[in-house]
Amino acid sequence: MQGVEVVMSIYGPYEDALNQILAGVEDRLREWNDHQLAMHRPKLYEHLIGRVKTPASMTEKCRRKGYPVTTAAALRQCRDAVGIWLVCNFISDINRCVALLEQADWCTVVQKKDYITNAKPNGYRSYHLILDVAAPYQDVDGRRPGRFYVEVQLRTIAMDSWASLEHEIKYKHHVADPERISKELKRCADQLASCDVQMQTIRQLVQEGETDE
Ligand code: 0O2
Repeated sequence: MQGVEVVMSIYGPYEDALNQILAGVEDRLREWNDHQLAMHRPKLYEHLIGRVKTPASMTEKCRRKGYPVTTAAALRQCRDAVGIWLVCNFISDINRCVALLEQADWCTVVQKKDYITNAKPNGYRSYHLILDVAAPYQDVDGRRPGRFYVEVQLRTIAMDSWASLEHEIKYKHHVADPERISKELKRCADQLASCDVQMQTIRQLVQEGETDE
């Protein structure tokens, strides 16, 4: 057809596969939470959000990182085409989720970044995992079942609020008086971290006082 330009997404033929992989991992995580509730245990996480990074955002990321703008770079050098945010009530729930993911037979944890123990200088706190997940599609290396990366970011509600607001305010945008803004954001992050520790203490006190009736 004249005048219509068909632009191939950076994910090439993998876009559907990525959406299927995301849905599969989300299902497994939801099952875990349902199982905990069925066992009358506290839920692992409060909510989860999953997304396949938009092709435009992935293209921008490849350029920003100096990678070639290719499907191979989008799926191999970048490892967050499929991303899941697990938002937990307490820090101890993050540790429960990490332990379960490390033991799961349907994925291998290939990278861990603990920005909770070692917060970024700007105050960012979160626990990042890269999972290697097998899926019934041919991957960019020609293997079938293929191997695909999934990034999981685990945080408390407080950490998540801060990250969302900071992302909105600053992460990718130009701001006036960046030093002042950074200082205020850092102060806010530290106050929220202190609240997370207090909430954890309260939970422990409640659990210690609980009796089986
Ligand atoms: P987006 O658009 O949110 O997905 P990598 O992704 O591993 O190649 P890096 O910097 O080595 O890049 O990894 P890191 O530090 O683990 O960060 C990866 C992701 O964590 C980012 O993805 C953000 O989602 C989040 N993140 C990291 N640092 C910050 C921060 O200071 N503030 C906020 N709000 N989020 C952060 P993207 O692709 O950069 O961005």
